[in-house]
Amino acid sequence: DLAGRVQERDVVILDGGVGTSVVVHLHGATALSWKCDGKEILFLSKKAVLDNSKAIRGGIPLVFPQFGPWTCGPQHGFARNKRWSVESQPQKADGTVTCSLALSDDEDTRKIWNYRFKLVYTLELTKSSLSTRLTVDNTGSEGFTFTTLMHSYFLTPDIATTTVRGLKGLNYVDKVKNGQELQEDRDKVTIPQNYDRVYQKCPSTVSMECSSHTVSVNLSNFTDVVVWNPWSEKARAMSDFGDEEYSTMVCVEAGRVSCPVQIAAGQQLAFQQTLQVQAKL
Ligand code: TA6
Repeated sequence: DLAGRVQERDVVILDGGVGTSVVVHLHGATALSWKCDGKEILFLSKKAVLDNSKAIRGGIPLVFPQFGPWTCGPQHGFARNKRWSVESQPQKADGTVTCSLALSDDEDTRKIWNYRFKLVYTLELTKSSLSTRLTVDNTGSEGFTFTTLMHSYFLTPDIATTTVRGLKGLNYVDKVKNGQELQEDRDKVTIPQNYDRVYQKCPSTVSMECSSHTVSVNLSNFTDVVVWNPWSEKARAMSDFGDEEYSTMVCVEAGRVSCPVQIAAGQQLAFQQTLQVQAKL
């Protein structure tokens, strides 16, 4: 529960009624909570810092313009660490609540990455789904390249009974094994230890299945899916992550990270994930 952890001026709430809602923090346009029929779907660390001072540990941080370590600036780029503005307040229409946030280049971003851009992040909430779409607008006079990813942290009652499906046959880069490229041969991927894998050329849908529900991740213009769990040793090394919290989360992250995306001056590109919940009866 977020009560007492966030200031009203820092969040936007999408209220879908009947136990369905999303809370988005303007810091990084980070969705902190998505309740579907009263059930929390996203993981947010109890130690997440929510005072605008650092990237938020949990929810759906936005990675732009760089996934991973970056010579120009912070790991995973600056988007998740900037204050976004409300482009359009939450609006209800035939069972959907929609809201959009925006981030444009400023003198700070231009100092480390000298390109002009406007990002618009749109969230659409229905009774059983949450769509998150990022449009990237190259508002400058020269092309640039970027990588981008939605770093979704999903809550699970127990990592030991959690699987990720839809990855069979895909090549993946295993960042725990010095970036070795391997092939997944399991229909149901279990996560028994520190996983940090970039699955490539993903099909349109992968899913996270746990004892209580399934979340399907439908990809549009995303080609990679990162599966990450820090496990115990790395969990202990993170100040904003509880030592045992690795057992109640898994990241299944929709991205374009294996090869940089090119965008010409004046061009606009859109990337979207649609998350769909199915309760287990
Ligand atoms: O998405 C997986 C990953 O790239 C891991 O390598 C790990 O670094 C994780 O992101 C979290 O990164 P952060 O900078 O948020 O601590």
